[in-house]
This record gives sequence, structure tokens and C-alpha cells, in this order.
Amino acid sequence: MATNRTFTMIKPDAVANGHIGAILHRINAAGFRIVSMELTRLSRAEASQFYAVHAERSFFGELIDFMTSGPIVAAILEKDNAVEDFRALIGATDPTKAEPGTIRRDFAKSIEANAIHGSDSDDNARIEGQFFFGIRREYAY
Ligand code: 3AN
Repeated sequence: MATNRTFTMIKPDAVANGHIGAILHRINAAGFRIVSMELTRLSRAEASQFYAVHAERSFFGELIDFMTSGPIVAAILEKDNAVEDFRALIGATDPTKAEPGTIRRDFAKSIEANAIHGSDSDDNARIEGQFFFGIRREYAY
């Protein structure tokens, strides 16, 4: 079951610009079921833990500033082939390189303020889902 799940965040730019509803509509229209969902705001400690893999990158400080700048929507999604299909739905990290019709192409302004996150592997989908929702709540619905 876990291999058919992914984790997403609608990032502060997309929330601030009023795109929660449009993005959730695309997610549902693409066949994903929402398993868990929460509007919340990351602390610096939480954002730093979530993006720990990027801690040595030059953009890390700006990434943490951005990800803590306003509310986000965190969600666990379910669908066959969830991780790969969701990465295709959101498009490339840099919205100027994202395919037409992808969420980042249509809602993101820059490589940093890129509207949405999607897990890059089944392992990370589990780790990220549990980071936000814990084991009990992840499997509650
Ligand atoms: P993705 O979110 O497409 O998996 P990652 O994991 O390489 O991309 O990067 C995580 C986040 O770090 C991105 N969503 C973006 O917000 C930010 N980021 C990645 N590369 C850059 C960069 N060159 N400059 C600024 N921010 C970046």
C-alpha cells in the first residue's frame, strides 16, 4: 500500500496567491485520493529537518526563509504509481523547464517559489508523510 502513496506540500507562494483550490482540483482530476491533509506553518527547525538533505547547498538559508514565510498545505496522496505520476503532474523543479500543463508551469514563479513539493521516492514519501502526520494518522483513513 505504501508504494502507492506520495507526500506533497502546497508551498507558501501558492497558498498566498490563492491557488490551494485550483491545485487540489488538478490533483483530484489526475486520479489521486487525499489520504491526510492539513493547513499548517513550518517552524525553522521543522523546515530544516525536512530539507536536511540540502543543508550544505548555497540556497539552503533562502529555502528555509521561503518555506517558513507563510502557511503550507501538507497532504498524503494515494494512486497507483503515485510517486512517479505525481512528479509528472507537478513538472520540473525549475518552472521555466516544466512541461506545459504541469502545476509548476502554471502556478510557480521561480525555482525556489515553485508552488508545490512532491516526494522523489517511495522511501521519502513514507519518511515525509510520517514527519507530518505520524504513523497512526497516516493509516487512519
Ligand atoms: P524538487 O522539489 O523538484 O524535488 P529538490 O529536491 O532538488 O527539487 O529541491 C528542493 C527544493 O529546493 C525545491 N523545491 C526548491 O524550492 C529548492 N531549490 C532547488 N534547487 C534550487 C536552486 N538552484 N535555487 C534555489 N532553490 C532551489
